[in-house]
Amino acid sequence: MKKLSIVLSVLAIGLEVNGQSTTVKRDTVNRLAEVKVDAKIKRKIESDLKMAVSVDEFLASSDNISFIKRGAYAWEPLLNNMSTERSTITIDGMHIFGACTDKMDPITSYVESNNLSSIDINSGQEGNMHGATVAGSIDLKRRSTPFGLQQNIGGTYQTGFEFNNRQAFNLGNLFYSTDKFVADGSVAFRKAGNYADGNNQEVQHSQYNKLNASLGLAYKTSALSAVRIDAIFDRAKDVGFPALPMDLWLSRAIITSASYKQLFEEGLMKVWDTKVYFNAVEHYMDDTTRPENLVHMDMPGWSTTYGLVSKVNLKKEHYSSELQLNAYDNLSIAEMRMYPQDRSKRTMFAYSWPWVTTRFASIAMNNSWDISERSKVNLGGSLGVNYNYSKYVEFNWIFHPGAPQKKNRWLPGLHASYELNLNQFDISVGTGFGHRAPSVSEAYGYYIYNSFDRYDYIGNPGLKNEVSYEANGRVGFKTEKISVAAKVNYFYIDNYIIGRILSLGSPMNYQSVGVKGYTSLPYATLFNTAINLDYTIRDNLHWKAVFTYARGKDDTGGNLPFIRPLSYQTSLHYGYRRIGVRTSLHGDFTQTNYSPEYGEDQTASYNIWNLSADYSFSLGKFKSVFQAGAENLLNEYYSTYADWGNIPRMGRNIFTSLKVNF
Ligand SMILES: [Cu+2]
Repeated sequence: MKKLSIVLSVLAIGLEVNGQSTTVKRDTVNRLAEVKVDAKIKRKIESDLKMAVSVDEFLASSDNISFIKRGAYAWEPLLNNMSTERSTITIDGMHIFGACTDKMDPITSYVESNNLSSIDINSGQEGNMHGATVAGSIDLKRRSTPFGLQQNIGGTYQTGFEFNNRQAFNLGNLFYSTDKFVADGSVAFRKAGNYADGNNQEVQHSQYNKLNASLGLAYKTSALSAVRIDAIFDRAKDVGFPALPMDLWLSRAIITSASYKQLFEEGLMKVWDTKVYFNAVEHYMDDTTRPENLVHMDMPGWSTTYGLVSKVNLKKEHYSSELQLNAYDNLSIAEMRMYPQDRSKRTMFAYSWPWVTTRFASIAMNNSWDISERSKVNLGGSLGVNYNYSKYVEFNWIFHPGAPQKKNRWLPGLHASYELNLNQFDISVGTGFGHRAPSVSEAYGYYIYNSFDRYDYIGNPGLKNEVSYEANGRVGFKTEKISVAAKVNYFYIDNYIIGRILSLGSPMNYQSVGVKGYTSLPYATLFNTAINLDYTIRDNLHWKAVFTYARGKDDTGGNLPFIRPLSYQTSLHYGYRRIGVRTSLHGDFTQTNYSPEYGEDQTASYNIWNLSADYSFSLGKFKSVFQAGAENLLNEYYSTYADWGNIPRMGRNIFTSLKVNF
């Protein structure tokens, strides 16, 4: 909602300028340019410590995101302490689904920091614009250069080296902008070896190798309209997952879209933006690099998605609204082939995702009224329809005989909030309600091995929708120097989906200890809170701190897994002329509310100290910044509550990077 109001106020400014101007054409150019600028007002893709960060490192600086980490690459983002099945993760509103049954490839692993302009995170039902959700939405916004920039050609080059895992990266961006035509391109390479933990022990199988490239072309079809085509190609090769019994040999994604955008000068409707898209992901795992595996299993996966997203922004006086239509078709396939040391002697074949089609369509609306100078009401809703079809349903029938091959579900969602501004205080309260459908694994998965609790997981096509009831609130206080904000949310989730031990069935994998089936708990509850502090001590001295706490319980009062204990992040930034010095401290307290039932043990507290310094200078006429620093300066040996199998995190890491703008 905030974003929409920025877009619309920018539009309004544009319209006012138009009234005083004589050349309409030039002005439209400005306006189109300004509409795009809203992305740039937001935080840059960098953390309080590092200017060259990965997408994961950037997300980690957000107070409602935590991660399950299975190694150094492709962390699984948890929003409001809920797993990725409960949130919608999109790229510019496009749905993409990973092709790995073991969650090696969250959507965030298919982009790079240099093809993103910002990341929009919406908590709970406020995130239902892009589709049905419980936890909220994460939308990765791609970079797009405005039309008619004064500088026609430009770009950025970033390079760097991180010493702990000998990671080298090169990220390049180039844009070309005229009044009629825009081109954006980016290329990124990253290559890293194994990292070492705080005891200077090498963590085997933690290397990775990534290539990402993107291209966007936009053409202005009239003074107020433009077409754009975009493509992202991503390839990860030889990626180790130290916490899993296998690694990734190759993963490739192609993500494409074509869009049309029309602006309107008069009337209720301000912007209409429509996009069709296609993306395909392929994923090949490899366990032959692990000598401990006597029997090998190839588990390739494929995911293909076609979709449409169409959005309209309306505004009249004190009312503004956003209306969005989503539709997609996804096919998810995963195979399991088992063989002894000799690959030609295959002993078993199964589909762990038996060609599951998901078709989804939703219509969503967000309305907001300024009921006075100081207060505002937001009201939104969405209605989705979700259809599943399992082609090789015989795999699902083994545990759920006679389960229907097709299943339709209705997924409604509603939310309301009230915002009030009282001088230096701003207060908001909200509530929401929403359904989500089970994921492909939860409904149709067949013998998906979970190395965390060492069970094979079986999907249940008959699972009920998960239904979430939510309440949230925020109080903020702001002066010129200090800002303080406290946020809370509470979720009561009916039919909470989780794996429970099945008495029937024997484990397939010789490492697994049994079989679990996805079932619905009668309910579960989840509470999240965060406090943010911001203090400008002097013009060049800035302090920030975030504290978070969460609590998740099942229907018997037992703990839910992967709930972050009390945690904090704090940073200090000092700037003097061309030099900037940053230091940060972050950590978790002891995990007291862990869940042995779901494979968790108690994780000890840890505190990590980081330090960096940067220097800005001119390289000829190019503005440049050089940065050097160290993460985990004291080389602490630790693992977090959400490190899969308690794998230790990286020890001391010295990093350097150089950024040149041209
Ligand atoms: Cu995988």
